[in-house]
Amino acid sequence: MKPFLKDGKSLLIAYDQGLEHGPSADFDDRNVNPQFIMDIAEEGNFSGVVFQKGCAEKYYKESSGIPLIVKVNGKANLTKGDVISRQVCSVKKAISIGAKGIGYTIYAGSSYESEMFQEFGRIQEEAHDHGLPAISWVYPRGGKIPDLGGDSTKETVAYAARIGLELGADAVKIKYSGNSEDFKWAVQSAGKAHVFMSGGPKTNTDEDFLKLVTGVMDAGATGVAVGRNVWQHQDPLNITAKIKEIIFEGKRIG
Ligand code: FBP
Repeated sequence: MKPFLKDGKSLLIAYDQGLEHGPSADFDDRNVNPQFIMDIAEEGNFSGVVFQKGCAEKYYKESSGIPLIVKVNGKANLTKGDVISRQVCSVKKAISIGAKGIGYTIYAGSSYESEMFQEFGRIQEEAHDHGLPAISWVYPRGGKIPDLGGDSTKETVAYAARIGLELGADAVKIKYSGNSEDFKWAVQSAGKAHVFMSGGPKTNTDEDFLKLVTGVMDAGATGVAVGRNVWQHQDPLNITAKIKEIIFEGKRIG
């Protein structure tokens, strides 16, 4: 995870929502343009930027010095039924675009989870063969997840973290479990895999989001991989600066 860490901490900006949610769900006139995100990544000096292959090829600027993570699987929000997210970009291609890390989403709980486990296993090995870290978005969905109280309980989030560790992820990107004490269990369960909180939908106020970031960092996480809470913000660089104070400078909110 070295290229993405500063003193062991990290702030990633994620922009694959155009595929995952569709443009009308998340975008406005500004952030529909991937260039807007690349500019925020550069001006905000993020620890890394996450794109799918298409946006990476057309908008990633290697001269920015911001390390790239290419998400190598993905799905649209247009099908019904159990979720599966398949590989859509080879590790070799991702590296040729400039990737310094490989991202892959696993939907644990889906009846297709074994296929994603297997595919991630192969991709993780390929990434490591090339000296790149493999970062897994582990999102529990479907199956027994409702019986466990949903995707954000202490137990479910810790299980997601552990799945990432067991399958070889160098970092896991997981949902927040709602409070810092519970999230500690997820961080412990992830072992030596770095833990990132997945940003989630835009909160009502800055303070609401900054409290989440505080809880995550207090629990011992590495950082946050944020999308909507930054690039939907009316002043993305302003909220970025506030998030960075918490992650890198130890400031606490709430
Ligand atoms: P956000 O910070 O906007 O939530 O982005 C994080 C992320 O993991 C994206 O990479 C991904 O597109 C999205 O969340 C998926 O969210 P969900 O599957 O919960 O709809």
